[in-house]
Formats: sequence, structure tokens, C-alpha cells
Amino acid sequence: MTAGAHTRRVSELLGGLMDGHRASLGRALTLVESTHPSDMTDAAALLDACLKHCGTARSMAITGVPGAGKSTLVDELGMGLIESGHRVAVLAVDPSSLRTGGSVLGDKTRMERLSRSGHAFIRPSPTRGTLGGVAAHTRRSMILCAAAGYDRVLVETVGVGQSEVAVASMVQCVLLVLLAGAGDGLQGIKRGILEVPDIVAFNKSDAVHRNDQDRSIRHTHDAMHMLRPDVNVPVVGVSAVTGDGLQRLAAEVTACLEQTPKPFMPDATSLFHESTTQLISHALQQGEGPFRPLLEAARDRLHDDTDDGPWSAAAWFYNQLNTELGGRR
Ligand SMILES: Nc1nc2c(ncn2[C@@H]2O[C@H](COP(=O)(O)OP(=O)(O)OP(=O)(O)O)[C@@H](O)[C@H]2O)c(=O)[nH]1
Ligand SMILES: [Mg+2]
Repeated sequence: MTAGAHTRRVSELLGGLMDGHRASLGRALTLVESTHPSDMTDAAALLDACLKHCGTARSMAITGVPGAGKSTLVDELGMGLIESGHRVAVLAVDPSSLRTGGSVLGDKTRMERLSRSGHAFIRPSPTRGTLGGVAAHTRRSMILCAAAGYDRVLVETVGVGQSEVAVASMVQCVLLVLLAGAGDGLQGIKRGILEVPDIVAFNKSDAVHRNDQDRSIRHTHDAMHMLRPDVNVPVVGVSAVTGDGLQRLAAEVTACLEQTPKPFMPDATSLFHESTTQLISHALQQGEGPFRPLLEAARDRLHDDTDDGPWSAAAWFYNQLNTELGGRR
């Protein structure tokens, strides 16, 4: 779809985003959360248009065990980023909230200062499944936030499972928040998650014994070094409540965001591949389809004369697939 051929809804939302209207960002996020087929083409056109306006945005995930103090730390780190002149979007990704309805209130109260700041935008997880799952949803939300001028996109993910690792792979920096003591700081942490972080923070240093804190930091440092000898992952003790260690953590975060070699978004071909892969697994739940010829046709659209960006090409693929599947039912 060409820029001039956008539907009125897409043009209006795009204009609102470019003007930095919070309400437009809210509506745009709702549109891309929609699983309604009639919203899909508009959502794709909006995403493709926004992709060109991500500017100098940077993204970061804050992940870790439930209750570790992730939201409290996001509040602190986010306010620090705002003081440095950035605009901060926080996306709360809680796979469990897809079942339980979410901890929206909890998150907002833990991000007290950010939720009152005119330079921050907080968006909780949608309470129902979105097309392509949690990771796909995060990707789409990140693009919209960046296009709306939030140049620091922080993604809080609860837990340390598969979707957190998937989300972590979509951001430029990952901060893993753990708690020392309680036996073993790495208890309940699957091996995979330690391969993900760029920074590890042991939070609540005010509430744990100093020896436990030091031991957890040392052990984690050693474990990281063994798992990933080529990278130097800082392991920081911190208290979001007293502020102890926060300055060091904020400096590590800033360095990570500014020096990351990863782009904010992959190239169009990778995005198309990612998007169609997610859509195929979604479509597979409805029945087998003629994936290959349709996928090839969609890929041609991405590279050929149509002005389709990665999402529009993927949406075309999905619509065609649904038509085929519908015709067979
Ligand atoms: N003593 C102490 N308490 C803290 C610290 N950081 C956070 N808390 C408290 O720990 C509790 C959980 O904090 P949250 O920031 O909501 O933790 P979270 O990791 O976002 O929690 P979920 O999103 O539910 O997984 C709250 O009661 C916080 O006030 C800290 O550094 N020290
Ligand atoms: Mg939280």
C-alpha cells in the first residue's frame, strides 16, 4: 500500500503519532492489538509507516523473577532517562496476565513517578491473546512508541520463561533483576535466561544480609563468565528503595543503550520473516494451509513493485491464507 493510499484511520493515527499525541498512541496500540481481520490491514500499514520514524530510539527489557522489584527499578531508571532529556515508554509484558487479567494496578503504583510524568507513557499487557503472541505484540508496540517520539522503550517482562527470552531477543539491552539470599540467587532461573542479560542487578540490597548479597553477586559473575567468556556482563548490587547502587546501575544502562551494536529494528526482510513465522504458527492452529506458494507470493510483494513494507506483505499473506482456509472449511 502506498503512503497516499492509506485509509483515513491510518492517516489520522499516523498524524497523531507524529505530533506526539498520547491518545493517538493509545489508539494505535489498541489497533495493533486487535485480532479482528478488518483491523489487520490498517494495523500493518500503520506499522510499516511508523517503521520509518523510529529515529534514534533504543529499547531495553527488564526481566526477572516475580516481585524482584522490576517495576520499582523501571520507575527509577526511567526518571533518570527523562532527566537526561529522553522520553520513556514502558511496556509491561506479563504472559500470566493473558490468563489472569493482569497486574496493571500493581505496575502503575510501582511506577508512581513515571505514571505522573508528561514524558512517560506506560502501557500494560493486553488482557487477551494477540496475534502472534506476546513477543510479536511487543515488537509492534515498540515501533509505535518509538514513532510517537518515546526514544527509550523499556519492556518489563514478568518471569523467566520462553516468552521472556523471545522478548529479550527483540530489544537492544537486557537487564535481569534477581534477589540474593533465599538460598540460591539463581534458584528457579533456567539456564537459558543467563545467556540473555547484558546487565544483572541484585535488588533489595537493603533487605538482605550483606554476605548473601556479595556471595550471589560473585557466583553470578563467575557463572556469567563461564557461560559467556567473551562478554563482560556487569553484576550490580542495588536497592530501588534506598537508592544504593542505583547510580552505577543507571550508568551501566546508559552505556548499554548507547553502545549496543544491535539496531532498534531488524531489516525489512527479517521483520517479514519474523512476522510471517508468527502468523503461520497462528494459522496452523486453524488448519494446514498452502503456506509455501502464498509465502513466496508475499515475499515477492515485499521486494517488488508494490510498496508493501514487512507488515503489509505479512498481512496480505495472512489474509490470503485465511481465505484459503475459510474456503476449505
Ligand atoms: N526492601 C526493598 N523492597 C523493594 C525494593 N525494590 C522493590 N521493593 C518492593 O518489592 C515489592 C515488589 O516490587 P515491584 O517493583 O512491584 O516488583 P516487580 O518485580 O515489578 O513485581 P512483578 O511485576 O509482580 O513481578 C514492592 O513492595 C516494592 O516496594 C528494594 O530495593 N528494597
Ligand atoms: Mg512489575
